[in-house]
Amino acid sequence: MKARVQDANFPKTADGRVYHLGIRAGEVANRIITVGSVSRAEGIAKMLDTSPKLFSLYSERGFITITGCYKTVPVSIVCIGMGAPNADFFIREVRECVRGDMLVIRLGSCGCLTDLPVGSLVLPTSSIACTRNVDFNFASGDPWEVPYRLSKPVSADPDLHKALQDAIELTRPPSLENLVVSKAVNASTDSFYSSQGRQTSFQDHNASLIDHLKAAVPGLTTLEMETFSIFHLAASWGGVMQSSSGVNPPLATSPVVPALSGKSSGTSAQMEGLNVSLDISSRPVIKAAAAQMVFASRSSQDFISPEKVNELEKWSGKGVLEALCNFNISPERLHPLCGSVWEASEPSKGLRASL
Ligand code: R1P
Repeated sequence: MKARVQDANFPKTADGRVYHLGIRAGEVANRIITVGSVSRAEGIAKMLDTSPKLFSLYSERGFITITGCYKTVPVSIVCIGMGAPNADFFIREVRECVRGDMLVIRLGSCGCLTDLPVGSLVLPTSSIACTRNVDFNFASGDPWEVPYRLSKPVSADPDLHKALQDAIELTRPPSLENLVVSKAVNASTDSFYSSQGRQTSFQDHNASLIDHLKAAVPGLTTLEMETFSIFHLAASWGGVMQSSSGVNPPLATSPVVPALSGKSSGTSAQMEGLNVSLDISSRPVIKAAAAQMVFASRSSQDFISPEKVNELEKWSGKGVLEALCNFNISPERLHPLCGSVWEASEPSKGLRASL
């Protein structure tokens, strides 16, 4: 981004472009599929309608936003690269650019801890975080600390998860019936290596980590790196807190409004933001779910072939698009059409009447 950035609290350019994704309001839709790799994003973009013309923005920080329509419904594909910090940039900066509800489905790859073969698809109902404990002395061992920490679980949005399950049921090849698992727990880690139990030249004290994880987390099936952050931010935004059972309690009666500092400019900036509302009944929601493609089997050590990746990304990508675009958002909770990059598809030109 070469333009001058303003406001150190939430950096943006004068014309409203967020600092890392580079987008501004009207360039990202309420329905979003997020992926880790560029080729996956570009492959899914090929499934979008030919009109309106796709909007694509490759940011200087490596994020890609592609916005168009799928069966006339506005949708964005956001490629975020890898890891929880990138997932955090993604959710927060998109939230700043889109008015109304956000539906987010992550389509990512994962390692599988059960005997599911590579090429399977897992739709996790919840996710935990497994993180390296930096207070543990990795160089010499440490009798006082544990090397890895596990969080409480946070759930996928149950309605979006169900919509995803139903859509995938229709797009998966019939022969793969047994290879789609929709009741599973995921663990998102802060390292592909150490906190996923891989053995490297570092002293990671993780030889028994996978056994420990399996024993500690019933239903644990997949390991990857972003789902927990996405589920957690989505749940936190709506005021839904994590519970010790992994089942989210109903919406809190008061909104989660950040503590405001005494500085009046901070207060007004927050109140003028696109999405901060003091009234919980009108506050937009963020609903998140995930589809995880098994690229690596941690039991057989098998790794997926490029041909199988192509095939899997096609049918699962289509399933995610179908789930997003058939999921109802009431018109007053959608980003305004006017001035958006999907404006070309007005109702008269075929935009779905339900929108
Ligand atoms: C590691 O190889 C990366 O692959 C998985 C992990 O979560 C991590 O981002 O997801 P993606 O294929 O979506 O990047």
